[in-house]
Amino acid sequence: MHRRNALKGLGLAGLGLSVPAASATASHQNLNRGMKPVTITKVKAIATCPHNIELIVVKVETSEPGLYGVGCATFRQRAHAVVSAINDYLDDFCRGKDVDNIEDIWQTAYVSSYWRNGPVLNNALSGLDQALWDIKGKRAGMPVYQLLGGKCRFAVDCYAHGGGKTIEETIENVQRFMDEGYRHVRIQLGGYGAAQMLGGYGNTVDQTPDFKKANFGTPDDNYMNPYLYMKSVPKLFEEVRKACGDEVELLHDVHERLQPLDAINLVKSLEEYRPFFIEDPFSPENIGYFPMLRQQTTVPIAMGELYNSPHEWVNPMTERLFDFIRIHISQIGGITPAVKVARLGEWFNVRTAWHGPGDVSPVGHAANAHIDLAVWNFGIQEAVSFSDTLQEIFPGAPKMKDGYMYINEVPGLGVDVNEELALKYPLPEKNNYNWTQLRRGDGTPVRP
Ligand code: GCO
Ligand code: MG
Repeated sequence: MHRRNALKGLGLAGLGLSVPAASATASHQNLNRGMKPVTITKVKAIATCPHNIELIVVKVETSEPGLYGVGCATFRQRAHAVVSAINDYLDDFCRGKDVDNIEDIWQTAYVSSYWRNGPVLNNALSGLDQALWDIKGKRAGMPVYQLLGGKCRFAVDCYAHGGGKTIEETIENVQRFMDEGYRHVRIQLGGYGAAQMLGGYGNTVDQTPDFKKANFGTPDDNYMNPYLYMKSVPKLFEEVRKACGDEVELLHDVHERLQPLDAINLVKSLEEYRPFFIEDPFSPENIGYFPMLRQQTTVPIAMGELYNSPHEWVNPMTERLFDFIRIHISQIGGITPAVKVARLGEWFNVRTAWHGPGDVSPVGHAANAHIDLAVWNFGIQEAVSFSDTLQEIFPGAPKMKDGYMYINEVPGLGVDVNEELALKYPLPEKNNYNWTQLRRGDGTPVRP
């Protein structure tokens, strides 16, 4: 009777629609077991620095004994600031909130600082967000990828870092990774843009730059000679293709270190070697050059590792100005926004290629992989193999096999944190991680 009146009231009686049966509502309550909501009791940062790499994760404790979640908040260059953003702000903001309401907690935390979209607060928010997805998976009894729609592939195809100090060493590394089963290998000569440190082509010609002779800058400043770097990359591709064949997918990271037109000319010069993608041809400040790049060449482009704000990715993605979105997902606030980025990309054929080097925690790598498994427009995943130390600090870390990443198939994200062991690797007192200040010969600072 009650249900029919409700339908009449809605004018839906003749449409055969039905108000959810009391049993359906009841089953929802069963899911929550009709008990009072599980709430957040503490949000804390766990900072650890194994192998001298600062890693930050967030642990969210709840009102249900033994139920907690962990999430990645790793921004190694400003680790202490992220720890403070978590412990001094997010903890108080979150206490008492219902763990189920991830979107509401994300949206309200996102604007709670009013000014937003910066790397420090976004990383703190990411740690919270990923921990809440971990908790939701544990409560649902499912790995997080199931909550995102289930698997769209059996495992996560990855690329390895196959660089070297010389072309010969790079070829050896590419061959080694191919022998390990990788289908994709990134090739770099020397550090990012730093071929000239070895005199180009891996020679050990003395390249003491003028600014060092003039005693300008600081002792740990690096030198970049764009001409030598630009000449070294096509040579590197040519030799690796000759030695390793045409099938292996080769990637390269320009790392934003060239003037935009030099970057466009470099990308064009690589066409004949069929790169899988060329990464970060421009700095985020120079994304206005993408339309010119798109007119000049069809080499696939990856961009986004340095993005923090939707203002940086929405337009280039909807304009199809690059092919792979390379976001470091903790830099934009975690799984919740990253899934939205992935879904946006599907409509514009932009594929995912989340940032995943050594300075992402194993929890962050797992978060990458859960999204990778579930979205249709997955592109490729950057991956590292975790040392024994990292696997002890982060039990359940994803595993690599034949160039594929496999997550721990348990409810949640599948990675835990051994807090006692993590504390054995404290952050350096003064977080003097000054990301490779790079200068031209005259000392002009280069965006790294
Ligand atoms: C990559 C990145 C990294 C970054 C590093 C910064 O493509 O993996 O460029 O190597 O330089 O994560 O801390
Ligand atoms: Mg990069």
